[in-house]
Amino acid sequence: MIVDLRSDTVTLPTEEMLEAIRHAKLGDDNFGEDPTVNALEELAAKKLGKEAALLVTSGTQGNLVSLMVHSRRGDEVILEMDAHIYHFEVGGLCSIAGLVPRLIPGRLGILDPRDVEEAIRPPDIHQPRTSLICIENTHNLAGGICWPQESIKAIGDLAKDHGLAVHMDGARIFNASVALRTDVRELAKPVDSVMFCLSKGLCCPAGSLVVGNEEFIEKARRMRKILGGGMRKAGVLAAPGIIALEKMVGRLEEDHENARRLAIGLSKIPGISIDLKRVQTNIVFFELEKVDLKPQEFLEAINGKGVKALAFGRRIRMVTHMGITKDDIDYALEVCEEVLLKGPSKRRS
Ligand code: TLP
Repeated sequence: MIVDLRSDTVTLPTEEMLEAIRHAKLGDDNFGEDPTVNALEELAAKKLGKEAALLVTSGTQGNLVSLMVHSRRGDEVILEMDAHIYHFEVGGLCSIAGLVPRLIPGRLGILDPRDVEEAIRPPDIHQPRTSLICIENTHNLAGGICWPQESIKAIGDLAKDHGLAVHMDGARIFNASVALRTDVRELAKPVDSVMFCLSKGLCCPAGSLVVGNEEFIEKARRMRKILGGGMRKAGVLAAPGIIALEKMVGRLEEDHENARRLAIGLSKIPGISIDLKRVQTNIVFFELEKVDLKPQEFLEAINGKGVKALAFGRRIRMVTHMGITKDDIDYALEVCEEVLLKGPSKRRS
């Protein structure tokens, strides 16, 4: 039995998606002639309440394209200090986009507009120009925390006052929408662009979308091309994307319930420290209280019994998704408890 809780990126496409790929109408998307890509982009724009959308290869590419359209080389970008764009996108914002990151600590990943305002540079010949504020919804490293609409609006209003753009890394924006019971359009309204992923909880084989106004998407299309993301017959990726947006969003609730079940179960295991109020969507972080048990040793031990997770420093992350059932959660809990009861030394004998 394998219970893979490393990420929702391990999800596999549904039978219906594979069928849709088989029958997708295709064309060269660099000529704008792939009808399936066009249909997905139209649907994504409509769902997010923006003028236009662009299919990109990955979340990383979507974020980079967006940063590069909103900013010029040498500009400064405001990010929460645990932002995925800063930590896990290979430093592309510096090495490719030529941007200066300005990191601000948030509260559970959520930025306080007063801190952001303080960080906005005045026009001064010595300083980089602040061009953009990035927010992450749900916030991955904070534990799948949702940015509520009011907080997004506060950042949007502030940005407007200062003539800045706001980009949302909404890799899991539909998880936020389901958890907050707020239409994704409302969450997207205060920001200029949103990137969201098809390949995570929505189970597509690959692909993300960037949405924004017509002018932004036209520029993003050129930027995607520079970055090698012009994909020709990309309808094979767009076809499951359409199914994802039409049919897979509602079921995310189930992933959230499983995450809750997992978190509550973990909280009852001696030796595990977990903050239950941080478990709002499908991501669960916890720590081991025993200092002599290293996260890597714990991961190896549970992996030996078929349960996979990831460590981020001292914290262990488990993510629920369509491939995980209630029974899988119960099994993972049993394995964690067993490993913690035995301890690292006994395990070795
Ligand atoms: N996150 C992955 C890993 O990179 C850590 C994961 O397993 O959670 N924004 C956010 C908030 C993300 O969590 C991710 C992927 C991305 C962007 C990048 O998406 P991809 O992997 O499609 O480039």
